[in-house]
Amino acid sequence: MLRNRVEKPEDLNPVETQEWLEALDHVIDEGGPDRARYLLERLVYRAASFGVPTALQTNSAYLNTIPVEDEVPFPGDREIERRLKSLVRWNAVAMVVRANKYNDGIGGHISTFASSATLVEVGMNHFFRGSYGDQPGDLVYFQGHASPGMYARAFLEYRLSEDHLKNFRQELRDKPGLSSYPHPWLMPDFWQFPTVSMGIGPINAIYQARFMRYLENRNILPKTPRKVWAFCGDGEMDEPESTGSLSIAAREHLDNLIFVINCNLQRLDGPVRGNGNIIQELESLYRGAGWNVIKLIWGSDWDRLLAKDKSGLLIRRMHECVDGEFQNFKARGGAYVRKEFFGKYPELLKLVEDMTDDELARLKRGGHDPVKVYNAYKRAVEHTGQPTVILAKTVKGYGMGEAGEGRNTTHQQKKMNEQELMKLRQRFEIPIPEEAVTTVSFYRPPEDSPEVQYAKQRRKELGGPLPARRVQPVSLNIPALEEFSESLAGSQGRPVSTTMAFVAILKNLLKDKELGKLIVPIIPDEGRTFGMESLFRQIAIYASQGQLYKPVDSEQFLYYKESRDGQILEEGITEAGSMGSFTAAGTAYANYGVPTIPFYIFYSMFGFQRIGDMIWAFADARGRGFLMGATAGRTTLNGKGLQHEDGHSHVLASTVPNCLSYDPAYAYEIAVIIQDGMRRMYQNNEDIFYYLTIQNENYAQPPMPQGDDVREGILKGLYRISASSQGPARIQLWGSASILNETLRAQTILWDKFQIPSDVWSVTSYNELRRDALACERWNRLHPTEAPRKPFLQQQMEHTQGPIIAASDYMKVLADQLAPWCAGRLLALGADGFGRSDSRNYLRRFFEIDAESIVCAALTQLARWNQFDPHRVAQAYHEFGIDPDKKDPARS
Ligand SMILES: Cc1ncc(C[n+]2csc(CCOP(=O)(O)OP(=O)(O)O)c2C)c(N)n1
Ligand SMILES: [Mg+2]
Repeated sequence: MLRNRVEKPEDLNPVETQEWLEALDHVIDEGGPDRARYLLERLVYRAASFGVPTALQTNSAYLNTIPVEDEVPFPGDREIERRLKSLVRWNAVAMVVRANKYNDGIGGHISTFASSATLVEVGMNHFFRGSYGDQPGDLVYFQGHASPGMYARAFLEYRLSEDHLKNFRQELRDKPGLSSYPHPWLMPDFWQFPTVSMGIGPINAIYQARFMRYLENRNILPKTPRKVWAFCGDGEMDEPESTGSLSIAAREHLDNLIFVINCNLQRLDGPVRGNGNIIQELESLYRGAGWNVIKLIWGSDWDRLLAKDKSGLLIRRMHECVDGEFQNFKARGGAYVRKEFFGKYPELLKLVEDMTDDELARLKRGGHDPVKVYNAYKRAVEHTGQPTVILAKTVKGYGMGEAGEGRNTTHQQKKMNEQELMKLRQRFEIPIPEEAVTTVSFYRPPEDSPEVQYAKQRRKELGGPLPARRVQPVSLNIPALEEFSESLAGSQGRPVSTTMAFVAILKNLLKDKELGKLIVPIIPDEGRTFGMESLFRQIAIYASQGQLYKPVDSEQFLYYKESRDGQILEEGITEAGSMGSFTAAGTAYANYGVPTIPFYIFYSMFGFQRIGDMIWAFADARGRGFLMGATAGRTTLNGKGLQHEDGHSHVLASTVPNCLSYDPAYAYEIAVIIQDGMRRMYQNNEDIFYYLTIQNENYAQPPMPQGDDVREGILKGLYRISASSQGPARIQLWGSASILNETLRAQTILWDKFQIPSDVWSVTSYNELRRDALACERWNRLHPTEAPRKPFLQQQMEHTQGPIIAASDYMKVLADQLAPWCAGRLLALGADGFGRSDSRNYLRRFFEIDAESIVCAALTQLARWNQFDPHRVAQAYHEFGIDPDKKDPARS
């Protein structure tokens, strides 16, 4: 039975079958493969028109896609490249083994790069462009845990020193260290793409290739033959992110995209598809999605056997075996291969009778054969109209022999004993003395040696070293705050949501002469929800093919306009894909030297919690831009209920070190934050990014209050918007976003009903206030003899009186994080628990953050301070209709 295929029905008329097959042979001989394919397609269509269910087969035979007769000769110096590769291999192994010898448990991976060395090295010597003249070159996503291989190559090119290698995974010591995996945050001159969280590399690579086209079609970037290469593991393909966006690559004809899937048939615990065949499965998947598939299964040694086998049994045997068996063939040696693989049929045994067991063991898989790899890459690079995936069959732990080749434990092997290292040294012909094996010495020939010269020369001809991250400082003219006058002036009483206020800011930025074209609005099919539909017409939706139809609303002014140079990335319903675009756009300053400014606007609930790991990778990649969490707030997005109402994204945002998060209440606050954000990111070159929540509740937007401290307060996280006019405030009320209105109402009630004066503060960022406080605290801790620094929060609050009641649409922990600097004054109210569908007033009462609940909380605090009668508070609950024994929203 053929794996991953539909089982063939019984042949009821073999003679007739034979006639058809011969006719096909004749067509192929006379008319060639294209003619044969044409006829086959016609037959399939015809059969379909009679209702015959004939899906076109998505699998081809378990053979190389490129027949040996179509191969071109290898253009490099094979011998010297082999030597170079051996040196890279040795140093990659030595790096891991050495690190673990002297630092038990520090980790690292040997077997992954061992399986992909040829795949990487052929690329390094012949394909991966460092630059195209003054343009940045190819963008290569390396498999994260194959990093020792990339370090070893950089070492041989004299880009890294021996000290670097000795300090693999030891970044915090005196000498320079190397990060475990590709982390631009930790090695900003070296790594471009954080790939080690599986699935994120593949999806980001797809959207990178798409964004490259976007920049070209919008004439922001000149067209070059530059490619995006993505190396992925076969196990990694099980991540939904890896395969979830394949169709967009085909739909967009991304022939600038090449995936190389390292099919070593194993993942961490064991085989990827022990009972099946991962290459065939992936072939179906990619072909079905519209990709060009190149299978690279067998090395050149097999060509001879395939040519010699007239029985067809060799191909049959190749098809019969499941991956678990293929793994055995590599782990158990030549005699086993003879008995279990060839031994199944006497004809096959005969086929290899002139070969020794050693020769059988050495029969190479395609991914280890430079000629085959070269040919696959060449085809991929030359292919037009489709993205290409190369399914390269390899052996996990290749070259490690009994120490790990094909073993289930190989992924985590970090140590090798002396004997195993000796074997490796011998196999790779490493000219170090035997004693040096004990200390796991690195080996690098002199700089003027043929190997090093060759490696350097190849990279020079290809335009420069890789991986490399080269960043030119950005210096955009960011408009001054005054230019956001519309937002600063307020809405003159007109009810306007912060989402509308943001869209107005965005529209104005799009009109800016310098910045306008660099703005990249990204929306996952919620443009209308956020009131952004007018942008469809203003700047059009990007569509690489233009608009091939007359839109149904073409008669209307604001019709759905798609255009080849459209600016909006309307992604459809894919938050992960949108984040891929945000990542490509937010790192374009580094990868293309083009400082695009992405604004990704999404349902805040489907942000950090859904695609948090991609946001983490964005942070690592030093991405810049604005994440806009719209329809935010657990009680402000009314009616939507449990799955939509976000009351925690700010808590999650606080976990990302270079993400500044804000929960603004007013249009002018948003203007201040965005203006300053652009200044910091695109003028000061700070590697930070922003998360702003915006809401859909309409209310009058006030003008920005006078005073220098307002801007500072907004940016640092808190400022007073309403000081008590009835004498010294006895209560401090903090509010954010829509809940600030409840807080202001509470201020009125407190005075009108209880004659208690209070101040109201807008807290724009609990997270920033805490970071500032922590930084001061740390400095004070480390400098006990010096005058202590005072956090901004304390500077603001120290001259005020009374309890602080904080209320927000977010979990209480957001405000509680400031408790250490509030001297016991803070009481946090917030929306802990699952959301409900109801209207805002019910929701706010339920979560105890409406004005009345805030008032009662304030009174309770005063009572606790013996400044108010607790019975009067109980009475207030009664008067407000709040049942003190109502269900706890946090637990219900
Ligand atoms: C999201 C995620 N889950 C788990 C891991 C841990 N992990 C690292 S490598 C690996 C196995 C990888 O197998 P494969 O993709 O086949 O790569 P190979 O090493 O075989 O080339 C796992 C599970 C990870 N890095 N990322
Ligand atoms: Mg694998």
